[in-house]
Amino acid sequence: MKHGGWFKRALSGLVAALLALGIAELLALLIPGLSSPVTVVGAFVVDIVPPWAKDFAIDTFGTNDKLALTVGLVGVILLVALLAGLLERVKLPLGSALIAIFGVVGAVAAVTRANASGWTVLPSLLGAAAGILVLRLLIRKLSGAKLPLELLDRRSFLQLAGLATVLGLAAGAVGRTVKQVSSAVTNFVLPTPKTRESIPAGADLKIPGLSPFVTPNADFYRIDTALQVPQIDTASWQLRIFGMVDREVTMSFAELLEQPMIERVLSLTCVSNQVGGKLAGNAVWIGTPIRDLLARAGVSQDADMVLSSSQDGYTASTPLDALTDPGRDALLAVGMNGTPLPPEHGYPVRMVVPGLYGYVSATKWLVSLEVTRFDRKQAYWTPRGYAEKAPIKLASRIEVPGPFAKLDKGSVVVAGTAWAQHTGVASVEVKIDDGAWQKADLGEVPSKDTWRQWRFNWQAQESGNHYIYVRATDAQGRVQESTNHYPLPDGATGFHNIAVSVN
Ligand SMILES: Nc1nc2c(c(=O)[nH]1)N[C@H]1C(S)=C(S)[C@@H](COP(=O)(O)O)O[C@H]1N2
Ligand SMILES: [Mo]
Repeated sequence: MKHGGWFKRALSGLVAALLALGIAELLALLIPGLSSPVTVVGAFVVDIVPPWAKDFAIDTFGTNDKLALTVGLVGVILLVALLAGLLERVKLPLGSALIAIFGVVGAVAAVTRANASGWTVLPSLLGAAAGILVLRLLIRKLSGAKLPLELLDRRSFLQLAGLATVLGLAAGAVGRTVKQVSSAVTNFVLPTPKTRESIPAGADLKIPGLSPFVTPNADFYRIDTALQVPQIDTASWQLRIFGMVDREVTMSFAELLEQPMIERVLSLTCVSNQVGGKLAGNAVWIGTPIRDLLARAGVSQDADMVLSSSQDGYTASTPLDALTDPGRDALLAVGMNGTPLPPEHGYPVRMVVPGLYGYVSATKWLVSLEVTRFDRKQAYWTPRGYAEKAPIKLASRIEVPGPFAKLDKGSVVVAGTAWAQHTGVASVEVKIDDGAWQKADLGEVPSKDTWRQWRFNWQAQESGNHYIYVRATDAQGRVQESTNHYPLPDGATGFHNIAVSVN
């Protein structure tokens, strides 16, 4: 079997790919930011997928969407690796060519990332070179040709393949673990806010199964385009306010902490949230009002938008008046529920703007604010099909009982959450099957900027299957939109309902 069986050829391809990826992960350690090929290609894919595909991924995989993407990419790489092994010939290195193409794809994806330096191409290119070398050696071995080094020549095919596998795994493991450890961000002492906001005792109805009024950081939904959480050192962090301003403002983190800080309880919602979905949360933020910083820069009369940028290149366009309005506390937040922002939620500084969906307002890992105009600049999601302006839509959801719950006849507690940030929720109504809408009891709220809990006592009399519906009315008397619509382009509408059965 002069050229080796197909099994050993395919194995050669796999081993070569493994070593290539391992070496690349190890090299990525030396280069700040994103540079592992799987991560940069993933980030590139995230940027080019159409918005419906992103919504599909969020619906299907939830907060595991990034894991799913990585698993998918590794799957593709392994398939191509098998193919590379099968195609490689001593005289016709088709498999090597395939690995080289993958290396170039990785390098190209790397340079498209925000803040990419020339060095970011190295992990992909050198990783691919190492992979090609191993593939060549293994295929030569299989074809009975002599290997260049006596040391290698004495080994069997399986010994060589085993050695490359061990090297690849070790390099990859070291690369990944060290990168993760170094990304465990250092902390700072949270500034003391000059005003606190107290949460009324009746805000949390304390119903088992209902989301708590304040969402713990660990349970707060996370949505962003970042495959690897940006690592920001507060010592070198700077905020730049520029564009249509009288004077540019540049601020260090230490200077930011010296600004007057306030505490606000504010609920965030993602535009991708489906009717009844979980992409909303409520936290106690500490931050400085953005209006004060903009006033210091002096914004031009002609400006109507602020384009905020993240360290990883993400941008959001927020109407200027939402940020300068003295009645709306748009914050540059540094604290979340009593701790510095967790890395996934924007450490060290993010925006939080009452009443606007996260994608147009809540930029995490914030580094700059450009005062500009909607007709001059576009934010990340605008060319991808989402609306330029996106106030949060009035919504309500049933959390208790769970869908398809099996209930006993008698009194059933129905409870959930409703929100209309910066307008306020005035009432919530529940309907059973084709019955009449009936008023639910409402939890208290600290302000119109948070979600509101509600509960309803249902006397379940008839056994069988039942539907429970919910709708809310906001503080301006507007009833929730009943037509079902998916999130694109500016937020889902429709009444949440669940099916339950009564014994
Ligand atoms: N840098 C950055 N900030 C971002 C995003 C992003 O992709 N990158 N996504 C936005 C979206 S779509 C939402 S809904 C909120 C979510 O904030 P959270 O992850 O802290 O819940 O962050 C916003 N800020
Ligand atoms: Mo979002």
